[in-house]
Amino acid sequence: MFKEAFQKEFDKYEALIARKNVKCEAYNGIFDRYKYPVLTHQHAPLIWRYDFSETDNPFFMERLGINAVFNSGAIYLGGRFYLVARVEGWDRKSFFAVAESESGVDGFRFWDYPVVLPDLYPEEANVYDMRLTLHEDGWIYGVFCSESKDPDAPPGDLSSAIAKAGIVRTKDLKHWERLPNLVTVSPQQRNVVLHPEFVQGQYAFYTRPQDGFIDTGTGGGICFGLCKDITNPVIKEEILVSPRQYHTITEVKNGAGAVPIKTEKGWIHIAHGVRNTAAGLRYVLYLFVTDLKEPWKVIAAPGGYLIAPRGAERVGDVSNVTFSNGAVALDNGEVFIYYASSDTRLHVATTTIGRLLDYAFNTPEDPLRSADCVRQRVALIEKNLKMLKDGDQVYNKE
Ligand code: M1P
Repeated sequence: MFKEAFQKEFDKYEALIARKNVKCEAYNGIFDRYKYPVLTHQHAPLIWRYDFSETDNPFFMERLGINAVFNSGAIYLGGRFYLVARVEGWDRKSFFAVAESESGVDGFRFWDYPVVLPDLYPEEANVYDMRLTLHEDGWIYGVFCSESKDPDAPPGDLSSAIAKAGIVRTKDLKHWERLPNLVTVSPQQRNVVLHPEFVQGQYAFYTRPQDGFIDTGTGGGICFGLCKDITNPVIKEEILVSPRQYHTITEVKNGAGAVPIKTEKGWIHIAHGVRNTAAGLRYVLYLFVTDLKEPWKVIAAPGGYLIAPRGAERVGDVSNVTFSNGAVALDNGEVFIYYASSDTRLHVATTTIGRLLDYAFNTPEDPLRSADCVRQRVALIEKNLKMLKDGDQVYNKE
C-alpha cells in the first residue's frame, strides 16, 4: 500500500514535469497563451509534502500540503529560466522557492529546498510576491511583501494587517542577504519593484502607496521614488507614474508587476489594475512604457488590459485575477510573461519586444468615455471598410 502509493505519486510527478507545453490556438497578435500552467501546487516536490518513512507514515499521507503556487519573480541566468514562486501551504502561509527550466514554457522543476530568508522581523507573519531585479550594481535583488498583524487593531479584529516592502539580495539565488524593509512616507506598501539601473545616481523604486492593507485610500497609483542607500532604504518622496482612474481597469487600485524591460524606445512595464464588480475585485494586467532617461514619465499607455483571466484561469482561491510579478526578455527579443491566475497557479504568455512596442505605441489610449470609445471604434471601422472597398489590400503591400 505504502510502496504502491509512493510509486504512483512519484511517476505522476515525473510525468507532470516532463509534459511538453503547447501554444493555444486563440489569436490576438499580441501574445500567445499556453495550454498548461507552468507551475501548480502539483509541481511542489514530493519531499516537501510527504513523510517517506513507512513506519512514521504508513498511509503515505501528505503531512505538509501545498495549496497553491502562483505569483513568481523571474530571471534568466546562464541560459536558464528561474522563477522565484510564491508557494502557499495548506496553513495559508507563503514562502519562496526557486524553480528552473531550460525552455521557459515547460519543465519547471523546484530545487530541493525553499528559500530560507533571514528572519529579521519577529512580527512578520507572511511573505509573498518577490520581484527579481538584476541590478547594474551586480546584485540580484528580491523585493517582496512582508506582512504583519496590525498591532493597533482593536480587540477582536484579527484581519487588519500591515504590508511593507522587504528586500533581499543574492548572487546565486541560494544565499540571500536580508536588508532592512523599505521606509516610505506611506503607512503601507505592496507591489514595490526595484528599477534595474541607477537613476540620478540613486536606487529607484516603483512603489504603491496605500493607506490600508487592502484599500489604497488616498494612494493615487503606481509611484516612483529614489533612495540613496539600499542598505538603509528610505524614500522621502514618491511621485505618481501610472494613476488609477475612474471607470477604467485601474479604478480601485493598480500596482507595478514585472521589473521594467529596457528597449530602444523606452521601459516596458507590465502592471496590474483592479476594478470592483458585483462579484468582487477583478485583476487584469496592463502595459505602459516610460522614458528611458526619466523612467517616471509615461510615454505610451495603450487603453484597456493586456491580459485578463480567460476560461479556467477565472476560477481559483481568489477568482477573476491575473497577476504578474515576473517576465524575462531574451537578447533575441523574445519575451516570457509569467502571470498567475486567481491566486492559484502560474502561466506563461510569450511574445516579442517588437510586438509589445507596436502594441504600446499603436493601440489607442483609453478615451475614458463610452461616446469617445465609439468614435475611436468607428474610425477604425471606416478605415477598414475603405480599404476593403478600394480593393486596397489588407495584407502586407510587399
Ligand atoms: O488577490 C489578488 C492579489 O492581491 C494583492 O494585490 P494588491 O496589493 O494589488 O491588491 C496581492 O496580495 C497579490 O498577491 C494577489 O495576487
